[in-house]
Amino acid sequence: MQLFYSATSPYVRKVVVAAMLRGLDDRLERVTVNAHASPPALLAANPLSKVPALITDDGRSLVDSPVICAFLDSLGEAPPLTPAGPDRWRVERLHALADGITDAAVLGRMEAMRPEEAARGEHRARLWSAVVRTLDLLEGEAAMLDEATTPAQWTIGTVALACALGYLDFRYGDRDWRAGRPGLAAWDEAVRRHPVFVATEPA
Ligand SMILES: N[C@@H](CCC(=O)N[C@@H](CS)C(=O)NCC(=O)O)C(=O)O
Repeated sequence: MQLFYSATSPYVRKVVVAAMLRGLDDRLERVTVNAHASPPALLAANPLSKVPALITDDGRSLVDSPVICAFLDSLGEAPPLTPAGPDRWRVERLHALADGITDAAVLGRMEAMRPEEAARGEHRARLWSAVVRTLDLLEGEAAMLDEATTPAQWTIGTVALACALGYLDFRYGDRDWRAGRPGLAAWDEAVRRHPVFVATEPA
């Protein structure tokens, strides 16, 4: 399989961590691209010009990290990161909330790199508010995150959250998301030492 890859993308990181946790990492050939430059090979795989995009062994292209993670869950023998049954919806909800943090944080970063405009600051503040509200919600649920301390207990929701928090450290280090959120901070402190997160830390 070919994975259109960027070492700094939190969405790509989530896919790579999911592949590692399910023992599929050596089946992924990483194709490093600059998605913002829209190289033809990426556009052929994903007309949205976004990473990650995956080309399967039988030549199909898959886009959007949740779809790619779901596909990886369907391969191999390891337990899926999205469980079946009633637990699925708790996991899917966390996955969506974590990706929402990442979406807002990535968008805010893009806004910060644009030329100055009157509405730019307001828009960035609005995006950051979404991050803050969602972090506060998850802080209230931090006790339920303790599950993610060994690989066998990871879900795609906890993987997504760890990647979202890692991205906040990477791009918003001056904002101290840990302040007033001891539960999330303690959880992050434990999970960031796991080899799959050490191995994929953004450079
Ligand atoms: N919903 C998508 C978002 C992917 C995304 O926005 N990736 C960024 C990199 S972090 C990208 O490729 N941006 C290029 C662009 O928007 O032109 C997913 O989950 O895969």
